[in-house]
Amino acid sequence: MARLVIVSNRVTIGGKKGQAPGGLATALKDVLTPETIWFGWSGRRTEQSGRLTQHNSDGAQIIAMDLSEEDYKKFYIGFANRTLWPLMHYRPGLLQFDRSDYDGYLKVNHRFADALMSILQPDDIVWVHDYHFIPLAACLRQRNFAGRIGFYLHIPFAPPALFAVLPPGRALLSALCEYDHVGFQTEADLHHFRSCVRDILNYSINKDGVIFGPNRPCISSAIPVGIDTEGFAHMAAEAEHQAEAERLRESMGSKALILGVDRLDYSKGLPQRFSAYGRLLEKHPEHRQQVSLLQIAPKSRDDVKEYRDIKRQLDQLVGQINGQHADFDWVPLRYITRDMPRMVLAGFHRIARVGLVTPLRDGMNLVAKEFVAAQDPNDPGVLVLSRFAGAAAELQDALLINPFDPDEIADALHVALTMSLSERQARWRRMYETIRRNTASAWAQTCLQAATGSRRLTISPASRYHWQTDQRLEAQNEETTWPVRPAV
Ligand code: GDG
Repeated sequence: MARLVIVSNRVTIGGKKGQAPGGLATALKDVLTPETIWFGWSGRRTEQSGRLTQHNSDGAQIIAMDLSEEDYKKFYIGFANRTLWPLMHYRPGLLQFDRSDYDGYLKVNHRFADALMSILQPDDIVWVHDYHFIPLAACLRQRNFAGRIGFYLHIPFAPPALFAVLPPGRALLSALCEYDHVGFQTEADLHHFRSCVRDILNYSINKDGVIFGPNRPCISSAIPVGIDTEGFAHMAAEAEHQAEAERLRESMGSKALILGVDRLDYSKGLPQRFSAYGRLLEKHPEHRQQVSLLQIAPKSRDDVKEYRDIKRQLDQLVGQINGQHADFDWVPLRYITRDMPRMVLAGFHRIARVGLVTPLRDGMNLVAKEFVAAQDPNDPGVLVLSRFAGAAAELQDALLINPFDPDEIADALHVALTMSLSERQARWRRMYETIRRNTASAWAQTCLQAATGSRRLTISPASRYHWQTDQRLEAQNEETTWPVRPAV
């Protein structure tokens, strides 16, 4: 039977499934079975890259590779997080490009391909996640793996004018077309990707979104990632009565809780959010002493300078806002940079009156969905959500704001804090219905069907593709290799 082999940068070792903070672990936790192989970086930096270890987890068989310090710096810190991450989050000003980082990125992809080839069986389905592994399918094809390979991009895809800034953009785009399926969070991301493929590579795309590159057809579609909505709702209802939620509630007294939960990342709009909260207390003084903002922001990627910078900026801002507004019996802004157990977070969402989710740009943002899932149907809180989060396309009943405008956020907070129960219930009900339909497991199944279902593709006789007798779709006459250092 075909096995599912998931590849992502980080894997969860030695924990329960979905325990690590971060969207991917959370989204995948419901599709892992004991037969699934989950392949990724161990998180260990050692003398040399390449050592593989096997781990038991309650979700899947985990195989993890160590990376050398140099590979870690070039692949992870360098090209993945100082080039691709800022570019795809529309921040070219933060982008840094270095050819040797890019070489390191390709090298790690080839290393992963080598290791994968030693465990892959011909009919395995490989599902690759995120911007760390864009070239992986091409690397596997070079090594003659002919099975199905799907890809999912969890972060946004930049529009063509921005994408053009990326020096190896052309090579990465054509590498994406080596997948059988590439999935995106939103129609906008999909549109950007297809426009890049058309404008930069001149590949044709048919009306079903099939891209005709030189080697194989690649299906592209938008499949927004979901959560285990009912599971999270149950967890929140239970967690509400646990010690941490009780303590938080007690510390709040009759004040309303505004809650933010984000990895500490410059894409999440935290400085603007804190300023907006300060504006709320200035513009709407009736909320002074009546609200508290609790921001949970576990540190991430603190080997990247821009992440240390944003942490320093936030430490300062928190001091300023509390210094200006606090009273001897009131701390307006509570700020925690440790991560919290998922269950505790669920309980906090449940007792929050407002969920404040204001990324400057976000692929989806699972926190927005978790906030909605966690609410008490009889007395739901209000979601204030950035219109630049992928989740905004589905959660139209949130109060949608421009995260660059602290005044607009402040006004939305005021509306949220004063909204009638009947309006809160009506908005919540529609949002809950949406996220109840589009769960994490529905998302995973749709992605996997898209990656494997292309066997049933109807290719026109004029096309250069045909079905091989072994059902593998391949180019008729060309042997392909993907250049290790593509022409820029
Ligand atoms: C990427 C994309 C996309 C947060 N703090 C703690 C904690 N979390 C959990 C949240 C949520 C997850 O981490 C964060 O997910 P997001 O979607 O908000 O953001 P990214 O980490 O940037 O994820 C994003 C996602 O991938 C999935 O496709 O939505 O756009 O950037 O589940 O609850 N979990 C625990 N403790 C914490 O302190 N346990």
